[in-house]
Amino acid sequence: MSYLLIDRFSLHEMSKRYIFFGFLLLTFFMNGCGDQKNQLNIFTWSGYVSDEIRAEFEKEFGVNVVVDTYGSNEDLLAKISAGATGYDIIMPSDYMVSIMVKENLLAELNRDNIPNFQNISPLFLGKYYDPENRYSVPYTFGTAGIAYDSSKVSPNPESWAVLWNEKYKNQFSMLDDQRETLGTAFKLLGYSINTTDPEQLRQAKEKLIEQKPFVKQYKSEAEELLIAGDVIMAHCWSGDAFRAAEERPSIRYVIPKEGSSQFIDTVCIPKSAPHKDLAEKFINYLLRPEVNAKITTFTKYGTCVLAAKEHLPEDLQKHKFIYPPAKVMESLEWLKDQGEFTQQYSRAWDEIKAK
Ligand code: SPD
Repeated sequence: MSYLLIDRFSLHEMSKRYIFFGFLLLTFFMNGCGDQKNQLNIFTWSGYVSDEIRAEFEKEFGVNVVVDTYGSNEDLLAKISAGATGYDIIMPSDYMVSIMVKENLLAELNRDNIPNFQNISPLFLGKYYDPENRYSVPYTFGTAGIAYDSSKVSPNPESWAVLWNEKYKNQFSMLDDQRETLGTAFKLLGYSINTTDPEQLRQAKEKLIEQKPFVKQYKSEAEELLIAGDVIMAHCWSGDAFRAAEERPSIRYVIPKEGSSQFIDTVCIPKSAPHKDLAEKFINYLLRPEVNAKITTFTKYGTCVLAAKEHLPEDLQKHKFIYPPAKVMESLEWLKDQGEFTQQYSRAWDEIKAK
């Protein structure tokens, strides 16, 4: 009898333990390796989301933020089209928004959940890539140009031709970005960065193949090479040049006389985002003027939120790396979706990289 009692007691204890461990397992799957309801997954350019912004959002909203990076719009597209479904926030540039909308890869934003949308300056709304801003919110703007160490590069570069000068062999880098880098050759040859003329594309490809033996590295995070002193000159985006100049004050930034590209990088939610509500909370958070000012202070790209300027130090409100003179602005083009012809750009780029 007593033997049976003990047995019944231990059975009861065992089922309590099973329930307890079952509960633990469930919590683990809900918060840990399973659906991760409290986690915002961001896929963005490097140097775009600071630890400060991430930590403050995590604290205020009681969530985890994970940031993963890419170096070009085409890398982003390849990953999302291949079915990477875990991302809640992505940051495609202008022309890539058009492509992703066309490919049905973006979720429509619910403006009711983004009341701070009203803080965006009208200057950055209604653009060609998303005329009603149904899918995208502008994050930053900037240009592409040449960052160079003025203590080592002389005379000061004025033309893209400097990146074909044998004198700088192995001392400069080019962006690892097919549209931007083909764009330098188009501009040097006097063509549009949006050309769909196969002959012009062929000439640009040949030009970049001719340049290749002089290039130290193709790298989109050019500021890292400049700061480390691995290169003395880089085809570079404006904010990254600015960040490099903060570390090495002899670094300057020039938009070559032949013209260049300008861009708006945006914040979007992929159609496959697991946490759309949280993603909209994050977008709304980014559009708070004081938060947006922190983004500019960190990234060194321009702010699209007018009231953020009041929170910025005076030099950042009108810095020449961010706001080029009107004459230079006239020489800039927006990259546009090339439709079917994009495949020819990709083929040319692959051939250049394979040489
Ligand atoms: N380190 C941040 C780089 C952001 C670059 N945006 C790219 C625009 C491409 N047209």
